[in-house]
Amino acid sequence: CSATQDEVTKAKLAQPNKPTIFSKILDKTIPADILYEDEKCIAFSDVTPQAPVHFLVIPRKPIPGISEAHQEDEQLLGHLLLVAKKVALEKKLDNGYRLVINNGPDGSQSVYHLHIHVLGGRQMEWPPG
Ligand code: IU
Repeated sequence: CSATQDEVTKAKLAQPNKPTIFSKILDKTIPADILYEDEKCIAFSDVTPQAPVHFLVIPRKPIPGISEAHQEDEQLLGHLLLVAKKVALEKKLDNGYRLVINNGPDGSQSVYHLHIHVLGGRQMEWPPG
C-alpha cells in the first residue's frame, strides 16, 4: 500500500548517525503520547499507527540501531523488552501482539534511534512485507 511505500522511501532517505526526532521526544521539546517512562527508556504511541495499538519503546541512550548495540547494552536491551511486555499488558493486548525492530536500509529503518515497535489489536500476518 502507499503508506508502506512511504515508509520504505523514508527509510532509504534516512541518515544514520545524526540526532533524530526521538531525541526531541525524549527531552520533551516536541510532544508525544507517552505511555511509560523511567530512567532508562520511554514508550510512546507511534504517530502513524499500523495497528489499533502501535507504540514504540526507546532507550534514553541514543543507540542508532540494534546493529550498533554492544555487550555493555545487554541489560538495557533486556529492560526494553520487559517494558514492551508491561505496556502491552496495560494496553490489554491479552490475545497477543508483535514486537519488531527494523534495522538499516533493508530493514526499512527510518529513524536511527533504536526502537522496538509493539503492534497489536488485530491479527498480524506473516511473512511481513
Ligand atoms: P522505523 O522502524 O525506523 O521504520 O520506524 C520509525 C517509526 O517512528 C515509524 O513507525 C513512525 O511512524 C514513527 N515516528 C513517530 O512515532 N513519531 C515521529 O515523530 C516520527 C516517526 I519522524
